[in-house]
Amino acid sequence: MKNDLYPNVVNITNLPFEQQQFAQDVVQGLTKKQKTLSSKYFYDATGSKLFQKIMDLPDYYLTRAETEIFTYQKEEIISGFCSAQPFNLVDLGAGDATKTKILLRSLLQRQTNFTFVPLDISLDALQELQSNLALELPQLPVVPLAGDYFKALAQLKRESGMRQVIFFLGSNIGNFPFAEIKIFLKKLCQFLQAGDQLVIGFDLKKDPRLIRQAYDDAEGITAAFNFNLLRRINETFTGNFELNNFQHFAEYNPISGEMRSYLISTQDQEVTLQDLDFTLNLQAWEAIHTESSYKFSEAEIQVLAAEADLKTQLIFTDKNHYFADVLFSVG
Ligand code: AVJ
Repeated sequence: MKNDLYPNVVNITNLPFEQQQFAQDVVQGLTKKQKTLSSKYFYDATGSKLFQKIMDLPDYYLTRAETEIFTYQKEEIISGFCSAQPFNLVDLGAGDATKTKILLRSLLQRQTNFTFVPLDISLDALQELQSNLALELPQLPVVPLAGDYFKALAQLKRESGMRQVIFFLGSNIGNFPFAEIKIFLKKLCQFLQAGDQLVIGFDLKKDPRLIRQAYDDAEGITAAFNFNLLRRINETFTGNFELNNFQHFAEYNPISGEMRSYLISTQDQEVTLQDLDFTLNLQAWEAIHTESSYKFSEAEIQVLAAEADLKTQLIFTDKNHYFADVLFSVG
């Protein structure tokens, strides 16, 4: 299925629609001089399950720190965005929504007039969340949206007078480089209007060894999470990535604040993705970059907010100062 004019562009029109973008991104990323795969493809059913395991790991401090913030400061957080006027509480990348549920329970107790809108790239994760919420919080109005952040947001309806409160937790924002965060926030603000609010979770700069350990945990779950991307590619495109010929490697740069994860080829090897007519040659110790997770200082958060015309209302941190949840308002 090669295209003669553009040898690197695979004819993907025969693939099911939802696989076309994936195919294009895989081929594009793997034909670059420095090979990359996007971390957004980690989250198939297996990947979402593995990420849930990561959130429970002793080494993955992020979830514990943010859960601490939500547990002990939920009333202050809620007071910052709650209104008598009805609102949508949109959870971008909701996953299993464990942290959000802490607030949802309090909001329901206060008889708040709001709708919960969990949004996730993983349909499996979203369906599981939906049935779990039906059992745990049956009174909660839920409108789930599946897909890429902006494709899903485009489906979001704004009834007149309805405010939007967007949650972007867990340092999901850290997957974007600084320059892209600015673009992302600007784009997000196109869905918003004056009076709407944002709660964004940022992983803060800290002891670099602690950060590195969170992405190379002792139990090897993060490694399995990284390898799952190759397994998913094999499964989706009839590929023959030999997982044993790769190594998980994770490095933190304390200056840029970038935590980078790689899959490193431990030998010269050839990999074929049959459905895509695509052959990949890897040299021994060549790296495929699979994820960046940026860490922030409070000063950097302020710069990002200013660039996106967001007003910082409240900053919540855990006792170790590992993590910050920041409430912004849209001007
Ligand atoms: C879900 C993107 C916030 O970057 O910390 C966890 C994903 N990667 N361990 C992160 C992840 C490796 C996580 N985010």
